[in-house]
Amino acid sequence: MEQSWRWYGPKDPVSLTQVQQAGARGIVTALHHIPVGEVWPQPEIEKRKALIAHHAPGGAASLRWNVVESLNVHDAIKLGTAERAAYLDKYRQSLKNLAACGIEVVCYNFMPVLDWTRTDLAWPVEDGSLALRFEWAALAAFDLFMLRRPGAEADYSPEQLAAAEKRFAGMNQSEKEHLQQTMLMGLPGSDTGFSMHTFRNSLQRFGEIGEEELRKNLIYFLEEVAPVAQQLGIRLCIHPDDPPFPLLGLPRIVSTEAHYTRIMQAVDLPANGITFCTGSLGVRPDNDLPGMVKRWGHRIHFVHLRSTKRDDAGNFFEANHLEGDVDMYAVVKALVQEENRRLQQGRKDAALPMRPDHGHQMMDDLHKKTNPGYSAIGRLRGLAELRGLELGIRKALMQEQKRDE
Ligand code: DNO
Repeated sequence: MEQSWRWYGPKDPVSLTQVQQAGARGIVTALHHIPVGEVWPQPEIEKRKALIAHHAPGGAASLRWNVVESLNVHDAIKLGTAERAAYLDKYRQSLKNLAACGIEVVCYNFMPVLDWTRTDLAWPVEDGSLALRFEWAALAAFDLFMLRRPGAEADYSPEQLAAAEKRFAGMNQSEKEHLQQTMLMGLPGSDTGFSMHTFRNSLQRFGEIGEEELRKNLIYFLEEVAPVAQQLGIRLCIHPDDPPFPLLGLPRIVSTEAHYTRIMQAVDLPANGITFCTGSLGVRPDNDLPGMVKRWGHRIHFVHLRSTKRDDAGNFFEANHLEGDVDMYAVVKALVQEENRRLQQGRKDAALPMRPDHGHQMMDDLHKKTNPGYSAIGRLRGLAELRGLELGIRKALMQEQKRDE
């Protein structure tokens, strides 16, 4: 796999030098300063590309912008409003500009309103490091008693309602404010979140369109954009819902293998592909991750490796990369086998870009301001573990093959 690292750009507290030292060579980034939906101008893309490449010109340690994460999709496209056509034009133009700069992999998502959602961004785990966590009682407390979303009660079981009441009653004012801030955080890489007012409005608009309509809008987007991407040599890859279930009355359409099958079949082009995020998909016990790689590996263009640990109530926290509920050995083995198949088929995209997704805030990073989930040392640990796992699997497969010959 092509070991990669998400970098938020010049303002990222983790420097490119540190990324090099972590051993990653692929840089995953976006032009976060350009508002969602607007065209990414070619000179701006060139500038970012040069910044990354010139950081360490030549040599084995040089860095390369290999993946865009994300070229975000404007709400007009997700909602299918009248301005959709104009935003589709802009999206295609950005893809053309990226292709002109030689960037081939473009990740995006179709999550309504919120990108990823957590209720706690600094949850202490046993070893003293801090992890991201999702807790139903906190989410429901926010939904029912702070947001006061109309009809919210119907979305929770009697046990969940009781737990939410108890949770809310136990929170002091600053804990409530903190939860609200966490929930309204907005897009990764942006400095501005939602206000309660704009958040309520967005929830309402998406709540009204429902699952079928949202899926129709996604397929329309792909019909309009994937053929252009295909011609340009760009591989689009949709990120799954995080977490992979309905939330705050919002529809979800990218949470399971069945969802992916529908999306892949609806627009059956290699350019319509998958961001395989084990952290998001792995939250559902009914998602068979290695099986998904076996069945849909040929359409995976980008990989996020991360694990979560569930409890009986459906809460989860982000575990260390080789722990938790994801069978990382089986997943990486399936990915290496997919890469080997691609090599045999002569595919140019045999090396899958992979990044260690998230990591605990630990060691010196505990005293620094870091982007939640994106501190340096936790991801360094994750990448190092994953690199070792991949190497071991690769060598073992080679030996097996030699024995069979
Ligand atoms: C979270 C990330 C997501 C992802 C987008 C892709 O850490 O995995 O924010 O970048 O959903 O569009």
